[in-house]
Amino acid sequence: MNALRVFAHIVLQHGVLRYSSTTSNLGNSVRNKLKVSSKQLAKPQPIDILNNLCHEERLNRHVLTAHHEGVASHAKRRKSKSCGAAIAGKNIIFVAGLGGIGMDTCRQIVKRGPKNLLIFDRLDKPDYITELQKLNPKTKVAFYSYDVTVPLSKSKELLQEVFEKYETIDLLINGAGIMDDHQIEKTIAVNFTGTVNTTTAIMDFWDYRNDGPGGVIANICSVTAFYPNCQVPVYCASKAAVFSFTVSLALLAPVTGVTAYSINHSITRTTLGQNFNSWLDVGPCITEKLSDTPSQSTAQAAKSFVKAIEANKNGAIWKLEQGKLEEVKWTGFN
Ligand code: NAE
Repeated sequence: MNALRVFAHIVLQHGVLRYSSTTSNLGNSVRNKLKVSSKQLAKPQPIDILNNLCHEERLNRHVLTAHHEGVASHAKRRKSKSCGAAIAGKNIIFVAGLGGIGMDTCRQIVKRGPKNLLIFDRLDKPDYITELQKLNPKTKVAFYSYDVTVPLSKSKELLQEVFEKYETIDLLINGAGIMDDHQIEKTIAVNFTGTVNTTTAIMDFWDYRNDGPGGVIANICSVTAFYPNCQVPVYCASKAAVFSFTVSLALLAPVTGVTAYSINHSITRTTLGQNFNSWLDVGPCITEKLSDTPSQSTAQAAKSFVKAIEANKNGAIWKLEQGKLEEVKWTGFN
């Protein structure tokens, strides 16, 4: 198995993500078959690396089928649809829009005039919804109670209700997260499975192969996906999993019509790390250590976040650190 021979080494240094591998140039052959244009994916392409981990034959079958079903015409339609702003006039779902990062980002989003902002959260904070609504009366803000750990069928039911009411959704932001390495299964359920399930559920309505219009997904990952804090390895690994999933989504965009990019915050002052436990209690004073580390406010992070949304770049890896937004360059296998 080619996949088993892959030895991927990831380092995030000075904004550069590097992979090294013992594999041959398999990625190029898959990319050629996918006919991924330079416009669809940032160069150099993270997709090449992840292609090595895919089952080539299965992927090719999807691509061939997709071509037979007229992906090209879908792509054209999508291109004409996606011209212009990525927020103004759009229908947006923000999962976990009422947390620290979520709420400040929602404030910035609402100021840019989406048609509808639908906040899915397990938190119920009516005051926050009222505040957002007042910020821009032209945007309709609605709240849906949603726990991302519900079974996939429940996520689909909720989205069915939403699509019946709003007809189109343009952007899905997945942001639910917890950091508590004593709760291993819950961390994976919220941070990873929750994002995968919500994404899977929306595919019923977006996927080109279901004659959907496509869509855009912004997944909140973390710089810890690349640069783990070993005191919370479960949290970091769950974020690395979401990152990997996001790269695959971007790779599949020519087939599904759904583009994706990752949003990777560095330490941002919220309550996320306030009461967390380290794995096996390897680092009992993490909260204090975190407060000594350079960080950013949620307001700073929110401004960077909306810039990334406006850039609307499939496959982009955005780093949001100390008030700055940077697209991490992927140098490919060395
Ligand atoms: P927060 O605790 O304020 O927000 C967490 C959000 O997730 C809340 O809206 C909460 O309701 C929602 N949530 C949790 N469990 C849920 C569930 N079962 N169903 C639905 N929603 C659920 O923390 P935050 O810092 O605003 O975190 C928001 C996202 O940003 C999380 O995914 C987090 O991992 C990510 N993030 C935060 C930071 C940070 O420093 N605050 C960083 C990167 C990514 C840097 C680090 O990784 C340390």
